[in-house]
Amino acid sequence: SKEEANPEPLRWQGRGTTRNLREIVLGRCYSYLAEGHAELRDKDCLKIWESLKAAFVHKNPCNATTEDYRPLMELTSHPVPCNESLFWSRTYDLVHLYSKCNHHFLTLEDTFLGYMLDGLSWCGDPSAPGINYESCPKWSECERSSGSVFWKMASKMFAEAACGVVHVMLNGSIEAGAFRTSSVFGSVEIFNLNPDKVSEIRIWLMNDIGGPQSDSCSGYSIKKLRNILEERNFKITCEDNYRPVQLLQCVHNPDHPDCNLCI
Ligand code: C8R
Repeated sequence: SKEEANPEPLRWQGRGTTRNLREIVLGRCYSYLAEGHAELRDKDCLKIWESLKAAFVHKNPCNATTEDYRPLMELTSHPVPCNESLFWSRTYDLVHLYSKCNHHFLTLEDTFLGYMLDGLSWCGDPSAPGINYESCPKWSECERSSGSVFWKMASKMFAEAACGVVHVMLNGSIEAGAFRTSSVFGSVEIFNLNPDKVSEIRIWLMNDIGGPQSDSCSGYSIKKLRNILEERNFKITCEDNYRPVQLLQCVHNPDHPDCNLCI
């Protein structure tokens, strides 16, 4: 009988490069521009794709550097209006549901760069063809994986650009606490907000409807966040279950008592 070649074992634990990455990035790039963002008139999608490709193809996926991604960041940057920046941690679905309904708020995924790369995976391979479609390193597998270097750098720039009143949506149903110093929000964004530009930070602490209330505005983790931000001279406020956002959660839980509109 013919001996079958064993498939090569998966090298990394994370999911591999998204198939058709080039077409997806180009497609998203053109559709974002087609929405008519005037400040993006001179952006060049092919050039943007080439700069993403140059950042990782043929490279070791655990040795990414901010220098690799600098050209991509420069080609895609655009201003975010004051009072509109919306940060988040562990509230991915809810925060994007909200920013889609309320156009006065922008998450990183609503900016040009975040929109193009949200939900995609990519990493290089020093041997041909230079892209690993089978597996990519998880954030925990190495310090400088392509994904973590990219999102931390994009998050840093997004935070640096924020001005006026900024908002952050946190998850009070996380057992480890709504504010975690190991998150991108807790380790990158709060330290890159500029106290001379940002007048106030408003926390929206959302609990799952009917879910555990593991944390609240008066809880320990928010106290820690408050200390860090006050130390940096920011004004900070916190609201539990901000009603306009809770109403979106209620779309999926219309019969729950917390969703009773007659109270
Ligand atoms: N931000 C970080 N990570 C992001 C991201 C983003 O905008 N967009 C995506 N898709 N990701 P989490 P956090 C991916 O614990 O660590 C910015 C990354 O793989 O829920 O505090 C954004 O501006 C990342 O590991 O949140 C936001 O304010 C997870 O999704 C914070 O940083 C997010 O992990 C959120 O990062």
